[in-house]
Amino acid sequence: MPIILYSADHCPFSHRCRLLFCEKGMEPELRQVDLGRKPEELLAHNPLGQVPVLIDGGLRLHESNIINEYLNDRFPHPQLMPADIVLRAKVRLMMHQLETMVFPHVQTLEKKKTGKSRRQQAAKHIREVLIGLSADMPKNSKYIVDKEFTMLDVAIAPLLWRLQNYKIELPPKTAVLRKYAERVFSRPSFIESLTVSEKAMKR
Ligand SMILES: N[C@@H](CCC(=O)N[C@@H](CS)C(=O)NCC(=O)O)C(=O)O
Repeated sequence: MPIILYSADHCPFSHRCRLLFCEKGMEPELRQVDLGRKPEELLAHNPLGQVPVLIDGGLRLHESNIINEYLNDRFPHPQLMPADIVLRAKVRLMMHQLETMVFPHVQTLEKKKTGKSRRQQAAKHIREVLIGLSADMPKNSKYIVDKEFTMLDVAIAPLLWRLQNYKIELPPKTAVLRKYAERVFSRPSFIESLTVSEKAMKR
């Protein structure tokens, strides 16, 4: 039975799951959803009416990080959680912090109806958190907490790809973060994960 992923072509949360599948070298059956005209089946699978949604046999899951955690357990190679328990804890903590401090603002920016001033506030908030993240990143680390690519990198990469689209410009002092982002964007899995509209987001 194929694994089905309901996804929207510009959605950063769906992008996380598409990226996870590419990292695993797998292709789900992709059901692209037009969020302006949600199909009834989406609401049946997720009462919140949000994408992404994963269907695997009798299992229906929503919430991108929960979907990705399930997929990483179900298809453990390559493993995207560090073997070291301290690094694992760091990955989980930072994912939680991003989810509570940054991604609600990303959702604000993704809503078509958000007005200009709320949009600017959300963008400012995201920018400040990213400046702080860059300052905390070790200068020689390949990815955020590890030399290996992890679930944390999967969770943040779709946001970094959208900065230009969200009109967020990072200052020169974030060189560490910007170099890291370019490293992630050059991964074959990342390039493969992009939809046509995502490709057009960044020049
Ligand atoms: N926390 C959720 C957020 C998902 C989300 O906000 N998806 C947006 C698209 S980017 C959506 O489905 N919006 C439609 C709606 O809320 O009605 C996740 O991580 O999956």
